[in-house]
Amino acid sequence: MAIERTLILVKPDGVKRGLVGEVVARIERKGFTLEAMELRTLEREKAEEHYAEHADRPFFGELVDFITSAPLVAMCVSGEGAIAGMRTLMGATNPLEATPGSIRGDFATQIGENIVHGSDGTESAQRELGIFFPGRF
Ligand code: DAT
Ligand code: MG
Repeated sequence: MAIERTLILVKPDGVKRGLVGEVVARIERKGFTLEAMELRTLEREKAEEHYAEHADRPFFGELVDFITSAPLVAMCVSGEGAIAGMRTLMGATNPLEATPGSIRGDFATQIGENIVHGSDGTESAQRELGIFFPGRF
């Protein structure tokens, strides 16, 4: 397994609920490395680019409204197998199906407010890191 970089977001619900430290602690405790971290409110244009794969889904408008509604924390996280490893730490997209012990399994009930984002593959990680940290990774 290679060293990988992935884009992790603590979404606006996670920031509002004071879960940034909890998420960062889990990432660090696992042994992954924080390479960059920024608190920011995402511009609508960037949110639409980030979620472009979902542009035709019925929930796209709500998804973009939500992710731009308040500050989020964007991180570049690296480590051995970090892309899949972070997806495991996060848990399933639907928090009611996420394993207890995972971030979504422990802290969320609604699919639309599931605390965290993590890239789902090497190509999406590269693409998404380019949106949040242009020219850096
Ligand atoms: P993930 O965030 O686990 O990669 P995804 O890429 O399929 O999941 O979807 C992106 C986000 O869109 C997800 O975190 C929450 C929202 N979402 C997905 N499916 C949804 C649905 N059926 N209804 C409402 N929101 C949904
Ligand atoms: Mg996804």
